Amino acid sequence: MIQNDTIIAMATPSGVGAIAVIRLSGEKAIEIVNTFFKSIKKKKSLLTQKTHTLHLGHLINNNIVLDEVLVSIFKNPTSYTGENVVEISCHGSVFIQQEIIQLFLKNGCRMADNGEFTMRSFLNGKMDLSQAEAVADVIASNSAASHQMAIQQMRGGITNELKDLRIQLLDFAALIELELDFSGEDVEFADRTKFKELVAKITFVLKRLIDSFAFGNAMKNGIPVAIIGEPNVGKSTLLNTLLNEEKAIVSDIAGTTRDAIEDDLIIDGVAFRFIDTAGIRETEDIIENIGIKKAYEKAENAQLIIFLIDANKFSYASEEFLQEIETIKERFPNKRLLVIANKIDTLSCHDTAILKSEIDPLILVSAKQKTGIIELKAELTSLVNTGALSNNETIVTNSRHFEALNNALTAITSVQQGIDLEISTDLFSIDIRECLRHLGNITGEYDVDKDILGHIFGNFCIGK
Ligand SMILES: Nc1nc2c(ncn2[C@@H]2O[C@H](COP(=O)(O)OP(=O)(O)OP(=O)(O)O)[C@@H](O)[C@H]2O)c(=O)[nH]1
Ligand SMILES: [Mg+2]
Repeated sequence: MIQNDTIIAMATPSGVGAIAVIRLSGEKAIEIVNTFFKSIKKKKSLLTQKTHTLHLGHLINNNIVLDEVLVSIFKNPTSYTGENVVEISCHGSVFIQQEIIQLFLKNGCRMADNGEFTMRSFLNGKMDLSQAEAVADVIASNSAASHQMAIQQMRGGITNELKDLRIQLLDFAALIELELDFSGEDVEFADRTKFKELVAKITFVLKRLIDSFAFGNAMKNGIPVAIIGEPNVGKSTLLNTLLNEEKAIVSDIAGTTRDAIEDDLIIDGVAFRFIDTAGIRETEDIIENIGIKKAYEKAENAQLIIFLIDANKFSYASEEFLQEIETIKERFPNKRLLVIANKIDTLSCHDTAILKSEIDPLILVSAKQKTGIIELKAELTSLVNTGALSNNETIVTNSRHFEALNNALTAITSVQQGIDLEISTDLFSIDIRECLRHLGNITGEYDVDKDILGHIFGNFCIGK
């Protein structure tokens, strides 16, 4: 990609709005806009204006006024991209937006590619690669939690965690390479005790970041919560009540839901993805059986399982009721399971009291009457460990970073083994370099492949 040309794109969404912002970046950005800009008060040239200033005026082409606009100027290097940047706030009609863009395209600009502004920012050293990637996450974030993680990342979260360690490892790598030059003379420039400490520290940090990924990814995409249980216990009713929408069909016919039905809901700033499933029972029906198989799969892949039972069953088949809970606990021993008794409106006060004393913890709701739902929501948010978020810890949400961290861990583990087994230095120096390469890949300090850059920034919207 040529970098010294001037790019242009809408910075605001396409369509009609009160105002729209058009952004230009490149060496000639100010010059190109200046050709068509006439300030309202005194005649001034944009070329002589200071950086970070605003100018009101008209855009005029062949004596025709296109629009009254407000022009912001940011000069190289103190702009978002590190180049000369002009932002034109114009009136938000699609016609005006197009006229202005066409004018500049004919006069020295070219249309920006997806994410090209941010890519230039990265290439000009304004931010590292992981920060640039976080920009897309900030724009895409749809809950307080995902937003907070993205902002943390954009401000350099993962880079800050890894930067010092990487530099220290780089220093050791240099010393060890030096030892190799003196291999015949049995010298040790690199202090082995300190080196071991560093390797242990890197391993610790990498493991923590890797562990954060499952949580981070769930927070970013919504924590999957599967609602499972026998037919007719009220799973679909519960989904509808939670979403406050008639999303799933409800009926008193057992086996109403066949397919899994999903939707997102943000509770207290945390995004959840609720999955209503087919009621689990023995059946000859082929389609229903496919649905039941799917229900188990969804539960298997979910972060949380809501096991819903009909509270009424407790009054006539309490043994079976208790047995069901045990069975499901045994089936999903490693899952967070929330046992919920529904239709509590049908149970007598006496039976409700016994039920409460028999099973603990147990949440009592009536999906139909919408009771106990606040308690259920509170329980859901408390089950999600948001401690890491409030402590401002770095949480990895990007799968490219996750992969690089895993590769770095594999390499540093080999280094550790190399030290323990006292193998020759030249062998583990390869692993050190490998680890450095993977760490550098996250921040883009190593030459990141052009294809990878294209892939990362290709996922951005145009104008960012
Ligand atoms: N009294 C009472 N009835 C309820 C409650 N929740 C659901 N129902 C009724 O129970 C019946 C079954 O509800 P659904 O939500 O379709 O049950 P389901 O678990 O999705 O059933 P399947 O899709 O067949 O597995 C319907 O007639 C609902 O109106 C509740 O809290 N109280
Ligand atoms: Mg259903």
